Amino acid sequence: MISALAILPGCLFSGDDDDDGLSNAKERRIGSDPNNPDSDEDGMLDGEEDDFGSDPTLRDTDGDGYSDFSEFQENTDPNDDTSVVFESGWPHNPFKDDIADPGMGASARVGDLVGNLTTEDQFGNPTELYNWGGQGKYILVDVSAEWCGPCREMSSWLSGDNGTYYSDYDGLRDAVNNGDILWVTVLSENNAGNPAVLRTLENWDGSYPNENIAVIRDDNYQFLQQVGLSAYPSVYLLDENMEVVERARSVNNIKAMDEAMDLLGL
Ligand SMILES: [Ca+2]
Ligand SMILES: [Ca+2]
Ligand SMILES: [Ca+2]
Ligand SMILES: [Ca+2]
Repeated sequence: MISALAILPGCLFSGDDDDDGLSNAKERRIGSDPNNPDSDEDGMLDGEEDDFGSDPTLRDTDGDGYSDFSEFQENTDPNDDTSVVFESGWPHNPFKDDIADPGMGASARVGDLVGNLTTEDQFGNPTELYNWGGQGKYILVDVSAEWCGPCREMSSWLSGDNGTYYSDYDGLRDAVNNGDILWVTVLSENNAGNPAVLRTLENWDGSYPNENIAVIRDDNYQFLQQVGLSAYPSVYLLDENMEVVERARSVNNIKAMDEAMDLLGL
């Protein structure tokens, strides 16, 4: 049977089959899926994107590395690639509130979630560890102290020094520099054995620069106490859901680096 509506001329409301706030007609016109409320799966409904001004068919409309949903949350411009969530380029996870944060007081062993360490980076900008989650990548976290020689050696290696103990892991360093895995340095103490301050982070980044590696502060030993440090440096491997995949052991403080090599097929 032919619907009576089908023979009527003019601009009829075409309906919104997926209830995303964008009509079927407009979805067909702009190329989004009238049967998928979030056509590009960036976390924003097609209609919300239309209101915001981002493209419902692209996760990252301006290609600046931050998804439209991240730009929406952080009030940056989804159509301007110079308007970014973090000038540093650090990742942003728009789904971090969905992680069941156990808090910093809970202990985090293999299979447990780490807490969302909320602190600052080497540029003095506020940051949260959970922003490194949700990127589809594993995350290596080293907990270091400014006074610790082996910590300096590790970060020196990460910044490009080839004459170190860590040369067997050069493939892992390449993966960090290629963006195949994320790396965060958590500085716990300064040279005097006191809690790290911003100046400690600045000095560390100045000595061992790597534009892919954030240096963040471990306020009041929160991260250190949570993971149960065995020695400086201690390395932890997290998955994108912020679950501990491997942790430093008293017999091997960099076991997590071996696990990361295995998981990346290196
Ligand atoms: Ca629709
Ligand atoms: Ca979307
Ligand atoms: Ca989009
Ligand atoms: Ca932007």
